[in-house]
Amino acid sequence: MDEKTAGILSSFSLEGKVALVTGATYGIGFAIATALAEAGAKIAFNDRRQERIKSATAEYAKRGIEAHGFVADVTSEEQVAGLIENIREVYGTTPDILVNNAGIIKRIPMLEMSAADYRQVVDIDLVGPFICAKAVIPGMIEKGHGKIINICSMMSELGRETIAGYAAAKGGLKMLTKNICSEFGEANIQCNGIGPGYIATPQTAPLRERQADGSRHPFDQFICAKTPAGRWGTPEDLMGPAVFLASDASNFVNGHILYVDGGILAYIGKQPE
Ligand code: NAP
Ligand code: GCO
Repeated sequence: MDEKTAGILSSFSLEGKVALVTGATYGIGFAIATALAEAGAKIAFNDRRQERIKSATAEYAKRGIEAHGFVADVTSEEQVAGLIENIREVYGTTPDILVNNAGIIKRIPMLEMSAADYRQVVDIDLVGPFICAKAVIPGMIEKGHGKIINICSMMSELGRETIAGYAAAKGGLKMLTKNICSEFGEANIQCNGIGPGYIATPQTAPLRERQADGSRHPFDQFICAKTPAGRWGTPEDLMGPAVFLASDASNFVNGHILYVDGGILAYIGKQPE
């Protein structure tokens, strides 16, 4: 590799950085944490269940990644404060990078959705990222740099039946991203979002499962017709964009939602045959 190429690629390096990826025991979070580790970052992650932490730690180790996981619910300010202290104890410093990935979805027709269901989705998907960002920003200000990546969604832009709480939360997360950008840009903290399209993970498994007659799920066919790439995304499709937004290569990108959706937001969809 010649010096010029090595020069620009070095701006994507995360050597010497500590990254916290929330909910990174599987799915998108696991892929993003793996990518950040491969770019040189030290990895911390959390989940609500110790058994998930244990299994994920083993999975990271299989990939040659020393990741430290801790039990913490992102909706608990106390548990998140404890998570940051755990990270400080293990790595001797607080996170340089935060990926707000932890999230849930409930698919319930709005008139059947209880306020409690709605609140739980908003609590985890929108209040959780607020709590985690508040917990890491003071350390980032002290360091003079920081990267916050909020995992938004194409539902930050579009609605669909049965996911009122999720779409409201992800729309709010888009605006929280812009607000953190506005409030902390002068502290050299960049806050951006990644808006995945439809990604094949446990969260979307119900939308892809084979029908009783062995045919593809109608929603599976619908998404592939709506996506120019003609396929579902994979967690691996998000790895490069996450490294870009976590690295010096994006130091003048702030308040931006990077849609990694195969073009679905740009496309009217393929005419049914
Ligand atoms: P997933 O497979 O359901 O994984 C979600 C992760 O978040 C799990 O590890 C889960 O742990 C954790 N989590 C949930 N609630 C938590 C809480 N209160 N505190 C701590 N951890 C918690 O989801 P995914 O598909 O990987 O999605 C990850 C993120 O991407 C989510 O924010 C999702 O909204 C977003 N997204 C997904 C898609 C997609 O198509 N898959 C597209 C756009 C955006 P538990 O095992 O404890 O539940
Ligand atoms: C759904 C899906 C989507 C994806 C994702 C799309 O039920 O519509 O779960 O919401 O999770 O957010 O970007």
